[in-house]
Amino acid sequence: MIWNTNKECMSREQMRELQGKRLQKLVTYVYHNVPFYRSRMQEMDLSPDDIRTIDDIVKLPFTTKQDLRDNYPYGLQAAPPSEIVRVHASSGTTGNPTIVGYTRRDLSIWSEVMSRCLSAYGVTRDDTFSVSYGYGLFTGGLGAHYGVENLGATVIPASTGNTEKHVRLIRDLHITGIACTPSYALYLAEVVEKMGIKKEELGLRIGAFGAEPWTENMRQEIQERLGLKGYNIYGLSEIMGPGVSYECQEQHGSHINEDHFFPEIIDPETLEPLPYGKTGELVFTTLTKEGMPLLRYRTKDLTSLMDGECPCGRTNVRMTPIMGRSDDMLIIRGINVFPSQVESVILGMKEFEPQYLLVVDRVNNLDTLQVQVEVRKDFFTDDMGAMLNLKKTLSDKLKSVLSISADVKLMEPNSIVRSQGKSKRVWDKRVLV
Ligand code: ADP
Ligand code: K
Ligand code: ZN
Repeated sequence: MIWNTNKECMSREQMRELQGKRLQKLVTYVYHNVPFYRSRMQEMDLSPDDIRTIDDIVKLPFTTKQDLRDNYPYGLQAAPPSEIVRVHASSGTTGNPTIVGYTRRDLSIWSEVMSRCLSAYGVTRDDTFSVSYGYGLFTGGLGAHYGVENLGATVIPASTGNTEKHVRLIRDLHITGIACTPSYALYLAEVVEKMGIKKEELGLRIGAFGAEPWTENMRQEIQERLGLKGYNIYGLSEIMGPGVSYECQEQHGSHINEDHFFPEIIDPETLEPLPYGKTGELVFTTLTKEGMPLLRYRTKDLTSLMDGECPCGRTNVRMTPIMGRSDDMLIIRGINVFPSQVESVILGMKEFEPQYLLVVDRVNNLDTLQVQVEVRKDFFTDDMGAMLNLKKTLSDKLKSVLSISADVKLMEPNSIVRSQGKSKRVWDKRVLV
């Protein structure tokens, strides 16, 4: 079902016209209410009148995470404190958290875009949805929560932790959908299996998975083990939270709610805009935000925008799955390596659990990569020959995908620490050298 055909199925011309109007208003708004943007624009000799259509967006200054840190906590806030009704913070995956204040209108737009996502997954008022993102400063929990309520489905605010109780709730309350990180979904699957409960007894139908990069192989794995269909949801607290983009039934790219969040892809080195189909850094301008509106915010997330129509009927532009963050990218002996590449290889082999850790170090001035990976119970044996063969098979596959060799370390079942939120899959020790 399409939640808002008015906004999700506009012609491209109508959309661009709407975006242009909203951008004009936004620029005037930040010029008058955010000294940071006013002085940036003055330095560039730019006045709000110079912005007339959405194409003029390239004239505007970028905003970086560092700008948010330099103006911590409320420096980029446009609305007065009396209008702010809620505050969230980013998870701080890559440094100090950034603080985001929302007005009542911001929150209602957030619920609206979340409802669009959930509808695209097939959630209806008859569903019971468990929100198992962390509740609190993190946007995942409350963001998904109000989206489910706004749609009219029943929300179970399970959060993370206490997973056995959660599994019983899923079964007893006939919970049909779950929103969580892919890491938590895997962990949940393990707990379900350990409790001896069959996935059919659970009756889960839909998963809204996001907050961290995940691969197609990971999707297959989770779907198989939990017996549901897993859909991507993407977002970030600086822009809103979850609900910035979402997969439809086609599961071929995620539609961006671009009437609210205008996307661009840039080359992270030259900062030049890149055309559809080219991978680069995703940049967002919040077209309608009141609390903390941002101009051309550099997300550091690497993806591309997809051209062409989607068979689902939505016309909102789609983005491909996030490859990783530009600062997740490891440069090992001069070669770019993404953890997601390793994940794809590991999950493509039936002998391994989807649990791994990349350890990067520098020995005698040479970068080293160790890939620790957990062997599945059924394949873990005392037979040295078999284990050596398995190790060699994985090493060869990694080498062909990464173009560098990695030292594979086979780990016993259940030896890698499980994550309930965003997982940490890289340990780069070189910073200490
Ligand atoms: P932090 O940047 O501190 O982790 P957030 O909690 O706001 O702060 O998380 C937003 C980030 O999470 C995004 O910029 C992106 O890197 C990642 N993320 C969110 N959803 C997805 C997704 N569906 N796929 C890949 N990465 C995602
Ligand atoms: K207030
Ligand atoms: Zn679609």
